[in-house]
Amino acid sequence: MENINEMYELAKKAYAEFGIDTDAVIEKLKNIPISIQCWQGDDVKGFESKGPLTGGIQTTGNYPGAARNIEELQADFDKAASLIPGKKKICLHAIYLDNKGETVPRDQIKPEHYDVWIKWAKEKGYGVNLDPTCFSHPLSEDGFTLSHHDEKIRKFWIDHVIATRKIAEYIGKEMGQVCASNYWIPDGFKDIPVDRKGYRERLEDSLDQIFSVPVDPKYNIASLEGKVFGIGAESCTIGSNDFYLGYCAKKGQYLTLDAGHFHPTEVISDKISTALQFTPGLLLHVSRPVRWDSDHVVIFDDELKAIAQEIIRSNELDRILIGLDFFDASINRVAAWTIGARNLQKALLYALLEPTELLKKYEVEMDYTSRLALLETLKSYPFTAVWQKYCLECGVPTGYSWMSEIKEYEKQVLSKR
Ligand code: RNT
Ligand code: ZN
Repeated sequence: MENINEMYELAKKAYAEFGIDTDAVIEKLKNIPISIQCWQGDDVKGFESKGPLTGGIQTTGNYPGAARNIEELQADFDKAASLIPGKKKICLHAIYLDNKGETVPRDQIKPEHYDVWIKWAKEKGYGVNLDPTCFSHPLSEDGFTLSHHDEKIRKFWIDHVIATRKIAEYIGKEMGQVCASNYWIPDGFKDIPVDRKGYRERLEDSLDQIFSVPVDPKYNIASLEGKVFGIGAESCTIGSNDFYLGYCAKKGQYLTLDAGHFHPTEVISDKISTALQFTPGLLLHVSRPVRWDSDHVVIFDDELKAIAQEIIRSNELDRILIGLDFFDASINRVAAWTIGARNLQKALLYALLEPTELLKKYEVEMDYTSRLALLETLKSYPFTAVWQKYCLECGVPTGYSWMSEIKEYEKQVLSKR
């Protein structure tokens, strides 16, 4: 610990040369909430039914110890949260309801089905987000929900999203803070369709119906997530990024950008500034696509740093909801959460330690040499010393020791499931 403080003092001086106050950076980072996806803990199964995961997304691997019920998922999340610095929210999907052993149709979910989460989150000091679940259901089996040509099926999904919207507002009120809801639907065609227009018009109409139900934006914000393709929907995705960017810009809704939802050479770090310019705000699904939307655990790579830099440089933190979206079933799931969330925090710290104004000055002076030289120099600045100090202040392990806690938890808890 003494070493950490000594190293921190040296780092503080180094960054001060560029006018950066590392103490202030640490305080700022402590207050940036990160939404952590509950579904990493159980491979997106949820507690509604034993049906398969559908909608063109997939988990692979069968590492032992997946959570089988709400108590186990909460305990696993608590373990990960104890190893992750900063302010945390849990992101739930509607299928993580507490149905008390009864089957609850998705269009009839109620606030009481989520009270168990609210109570726990209040006790532990987490925030809560809630997403509607428009997949893994018999009525999404033929690949369409909010854009379905069958009016009865489409109505069912509209009612499900509206029910979730009201519950999310209730959660927000209970928690005294906004409960964000990400709307993602899998709708799309395996093979080339002839009526793209009709499906997209119906999707617009469904969203209009959903948003005509008022909620207090202090307690619920919805955000719309587009995608390039899903498994089984390779030829056309109804809710493409173009569709939602247009919808959100025109109708004043938040847009979700998922790092895995674009063509392989497109990056969301380049899309953040555009989306911020034309929408009220953004929700980010920070993920790691490997050749496709594979939802690998987020690592400390260039794109993660670039995403964090765009968030911080934008100076629009109050319009950006930051969330993680990955699910890897081939490794210890508590470790997966911990690795991904720590990396996101690390990237935000890295971005906060940048002398952005100086770099901008070089840029307008067209002194691109200095811009490149400084950006490269910063890569070997003592940012790990600031990271360790931040972890210390947040009461979480500073280095690799967190992994022995995971091993112990695996031995005592996960391996016995
Ligand atoms: C799917 C989307 C979506 C889901 C979660 C479970 O491609 O990324 O966000 O991963 O809602
Ligand atoms: Zn996503």
